[in-house]
Amino acid sequence: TVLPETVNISEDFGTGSQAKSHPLWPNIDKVCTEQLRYAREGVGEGGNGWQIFADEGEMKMYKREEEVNGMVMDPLKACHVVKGVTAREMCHYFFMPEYRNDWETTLEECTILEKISSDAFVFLQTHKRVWPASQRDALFWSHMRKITDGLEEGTHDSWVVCNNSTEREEYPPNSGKCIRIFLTVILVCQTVIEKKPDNSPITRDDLTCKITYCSVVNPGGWAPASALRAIYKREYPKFLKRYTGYVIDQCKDKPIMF
Ligand code: 18C
Repeated sequence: TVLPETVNISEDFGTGSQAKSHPLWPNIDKVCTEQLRYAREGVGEGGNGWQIFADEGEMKMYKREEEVNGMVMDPLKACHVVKGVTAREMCHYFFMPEYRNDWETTLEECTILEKISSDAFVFLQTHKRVWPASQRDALFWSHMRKITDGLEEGTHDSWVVCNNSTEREEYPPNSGKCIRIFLTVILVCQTVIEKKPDNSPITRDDLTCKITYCSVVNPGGWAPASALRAIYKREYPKFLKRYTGYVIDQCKDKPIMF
């Protein structure tokens, strides 16, 4: 893993303000807005194609079975609720590259191709090979922002990280040993604070973080549907449990970050 230089979290972190003059900004802004709207849509009561495939306590995962030219591209939507951390903390550890190796179990190497701003990076990642399929890589921008519009009642604050595939002439797809996957991912987090009867200071016991994680991965080349669905079924719950556990652990002895 290539570690980044230190990025200072400035006051305007999450506003995208430093990234607004970048050629990728219109795409980043559009995809983030669309993905947030999509994440906020419910999964319905089974009527709109979402099937639950993992149900472990507060963590629920749904998929819609979709194939394009025989390739599995099942959209995933997961909901989780964890105690003791804020939306910003949950997004911070997902976004900042220096922590990725600690929680991302399918990662082989992560390279930062560009720092657009403190809240927007371009990554090239190689992932572990699943035998006998070819190894995969992914080239995507990642952006973290604070959400101020349309917050659900009772929400203290909301942050998101959106990841979306992009292109770089210097790194064309399928040119080496890897097949390029294409992904669209959003992690939406909301902090809820338990009201205190007295005005005593907030502690971690008063915090709840509501999480929605949506992902669509195009595997890039044909792979047997049954093998792919078996990987999804195993890897997504593993990821979300490990990731949320990691953030709780990282935060427990640190001051609360809003
Ligand atoms: O969102 C997540 N992570 C972010 C930061 O890394 C980012 C990256 C997403 C990439 C996800 C795709 C990874 C492909 C990995 C292939 C190998 C997986 C199995 C390894 C087993 C040891 O947004 C969290 C991502 C959580 C990932 C869940 C697994 C998704 C599987 C996708 C399969 C893609 C095709 C693999 C081809 C195999 C053919 C049989």
